[in-house]
Amino acid sequence: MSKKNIVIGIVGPTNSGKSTLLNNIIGEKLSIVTHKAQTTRSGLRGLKIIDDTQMVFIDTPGIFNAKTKFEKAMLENAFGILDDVDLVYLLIDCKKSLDSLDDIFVEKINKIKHKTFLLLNKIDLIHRSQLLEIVKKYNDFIKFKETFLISAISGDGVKNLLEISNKESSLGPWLYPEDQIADTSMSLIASEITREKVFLFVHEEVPYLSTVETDSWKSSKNNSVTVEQTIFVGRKNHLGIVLGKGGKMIKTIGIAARIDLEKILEQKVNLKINVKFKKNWADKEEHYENIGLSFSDKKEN
Ligand SMILES: Nc1nc2c(ncn2[C@@H]2O[C@H](COP(=O)(O)OP(=O)(O)OP(=O)(O)O)[C@@H](O)[C@H]2O)c(=O)[nH]1
Ligand SMILES: [Mg+2]
Repeated sequence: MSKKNIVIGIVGPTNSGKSTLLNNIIGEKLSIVTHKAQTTRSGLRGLKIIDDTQMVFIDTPGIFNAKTKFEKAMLENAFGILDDVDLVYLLIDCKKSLDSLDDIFVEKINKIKHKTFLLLNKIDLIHRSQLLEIVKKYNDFIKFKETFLISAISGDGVKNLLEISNKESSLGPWLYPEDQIADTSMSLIASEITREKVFLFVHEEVPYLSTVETDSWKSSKNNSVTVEQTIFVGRKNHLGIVLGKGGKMIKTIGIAARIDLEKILEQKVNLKINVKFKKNWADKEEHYENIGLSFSDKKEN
């Protein structure tokens, strides 16, 4: 058997379903998904082997109009991978109009259109008869290598997408061990799961100004694991919101996160979550590194 590999970057506007697609392909919840924009913060890699090819999929933060230093680091992360990958999946919510695409992003995609598949996602939400016109509109705009109609949620069209993508792979060694499904640490996935629950249960700007770190990870003899985490909030008054009345909110977050973690780890999890206020955490280098973003010391205006 001659081994092959391919690295595929999944990019597109925020909320278009990039993380949902990655999870569907890998068959595990690796990347967090919420109905809110700007959920994914750094490029998580999921791995899948089909026949003799190892496919590496990189989930990226959604493209949006970044304002803060932290948001700009997220965008750089998404743009940065485009040059290095073999194939790009540009994922678009098929109900969204072309005008919603960021200009700089379109320029960037235009340069690499020869290796870009356009994926029109969420086709479960639209009548089939409308799809042809949408495909035409996008392809008149940029001449993509191929166009696919998919539903990342139901998996409709995903098998075909993978088959055709596989044809773009090249001869070479596998980039990761055969049994690995992600190239991120379990502790980062655990932090991301808790962050997803903060997004789901806490409203307004609180989740955007929060971050989660996994402080310790201890396995016990009875096949259970104790995980300690801290949710850092960016404003003092967010402490009470994340804790909730009588600790109700943090309990809800903790239970939901534990259930997801136990599913992935297939073992009992004892999850302890602290909540702390850390002023301007988004200005501190260590928080960028912890979640795989690069910190630039440039002053923002
Ligand atoms: N109906 C439908 N909803 C979908 C589909 N794919 C994703 N969604 C929903 O769209 C929302 C956003 O999905 P995500 O996977 O978090 O989107 P994303 O592109 O990773 O978002 P960011 O990380 O914020 O850039 C979630 O509520 C998903 O359940 C789909 O094929 N059909
Ligand atoms: Mg995402």
